[in-house]
Amino acid sequence: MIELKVEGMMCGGCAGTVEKAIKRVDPNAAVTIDLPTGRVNVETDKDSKAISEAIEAAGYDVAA
Ligand SMILES: [Cu+2]
Repeated sequence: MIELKVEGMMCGGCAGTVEKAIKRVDPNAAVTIDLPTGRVNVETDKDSKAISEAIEAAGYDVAA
């Protein structure tokens, strides 16, 4: 399980974009997004760097 803090998500559309970006890395990932806090939990066996890079490529910042 990877826990990330993603900055810049303002609405459900943003959350959907982030989820899609993650699923491009791992189609089987289980993604939980808490919009108010920006907390994103990802159930995956991919490494967190690949997930973070995909989120950043989609236009959002991942806090370290
Ligand atoms: Cu949005």
